[in-house]
Amino acid sequence: MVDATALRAAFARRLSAMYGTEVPAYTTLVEVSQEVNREVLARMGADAERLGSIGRVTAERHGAIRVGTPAELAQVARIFGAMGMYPVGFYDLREAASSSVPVVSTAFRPVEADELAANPFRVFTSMLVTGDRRFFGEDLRRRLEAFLEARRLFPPRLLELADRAEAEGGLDDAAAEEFLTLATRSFELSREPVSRGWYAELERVSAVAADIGGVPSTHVNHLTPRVLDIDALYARMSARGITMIDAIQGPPRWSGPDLLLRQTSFRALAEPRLFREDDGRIAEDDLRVRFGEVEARGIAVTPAGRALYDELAAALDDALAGRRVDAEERNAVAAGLWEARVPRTEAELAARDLAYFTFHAVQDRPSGPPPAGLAELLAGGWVSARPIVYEDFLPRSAAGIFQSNLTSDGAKDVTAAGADFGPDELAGVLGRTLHDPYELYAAIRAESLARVREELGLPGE
Ligand code: OOG
Ligand code: NI
Repeated sequence: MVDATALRAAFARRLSAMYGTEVPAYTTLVEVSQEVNREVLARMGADAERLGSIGRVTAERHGAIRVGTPAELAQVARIFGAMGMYPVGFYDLREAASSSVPVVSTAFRPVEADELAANPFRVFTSMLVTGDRRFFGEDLRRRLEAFLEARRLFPPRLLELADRAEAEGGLDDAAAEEFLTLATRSFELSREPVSRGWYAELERVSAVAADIGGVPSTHVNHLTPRVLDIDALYARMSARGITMIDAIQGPPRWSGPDLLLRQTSFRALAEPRLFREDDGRIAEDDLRVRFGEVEARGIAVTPAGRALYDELAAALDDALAGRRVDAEERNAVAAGLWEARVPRTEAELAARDLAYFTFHAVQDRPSGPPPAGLAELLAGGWVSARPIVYEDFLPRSAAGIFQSNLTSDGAKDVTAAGADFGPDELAGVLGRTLHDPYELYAAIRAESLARVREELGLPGE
């Protein structure tokens, strides 16, 4: 029996091998990431593994896919459900991006601590909101929905195997092989011709809409390895002749612990595609729809920590308003704000409840009865704290990733009515629980605290 964990790990490896053949610069990115990770491990020893074992980090990837309809998204949920990946978080890129990005998103990922440790593979998944009038007028909406309804992204056999895997907790070897082959193939770049006129019409509204609804299939948009020192990686990729976007998104480089998520990317090269011209001729041309991305993950923050992060991001915007600065200056201003406001030690982040930690009874602990309070247990050397890594995404960075990858801004009619589409609507489409990331981190913390209390013979809280 190949269980959900093994299916997920195998799928991540296959997708990585496939993407490497499709986008060679991805292979360079993975190589450089691993080179940097080895150096950080040699330099920092055990501290390098504070946010995940080197085994986890080396295998770690996130992918991004985009689909067109609620029905397609519900199918994606079944395929990932087979691999122990469940929808977590709601991101509304329609609001976060200044360009025309008519999608809402979630991330499919494992939700339990041991599953995350075994393989944290996650896929940022976006769905077009065709009913949003700011992007699609009535006529275009009708034709777009008809186009999407007529296509089939996933073969019925794949969905059947997915359902079986989820119901039975895995698949036998032969069925697992078939499932993985069909799943990987579903996310390859299609060689089917793209209709030139249709693609161009959608592209005038939104390059993302064209990427999703202008073609009869879906594909991996990027696959992102994790690196332990993203500043070192950035410099090294540039030295290898790969032009990165001009900045690292997310928190700045500063003197305290890594928090949340820092990401950077480069635009993939144009890829040859077949086009069907208006007169029926087939011609080769190229499309630039995919790119490379890399990320450094830090500690997950609590709602209070997130409010502080958002406040500092807004303060940075204010400080830079009307100024043209390069990435170095920008980092310097952001780091200044952070140094003044964010605690520089894990202990203080925990004490002020700004970030999530798990707690563990210390082996060589003092003798005698332990104190009751967590602060006293930590201070007295009874209990130690370990940071919980951030497993999710940042809407602002995601908007930046979408934007840096667009060939045009598109056209968004800000005077037209948007479509109300929030987390409840998304959960309805998925037909499953849409997990709240904060609740998941809090549950992992609470579980560790319950274990500590039991080990120390303390009454539960
Ligand atoms: C997804 C962009 C968001 C990230 O890492 O924030 C994302 C996309 O381009 O489809 O992947
Ligand atoms: Ni990404």
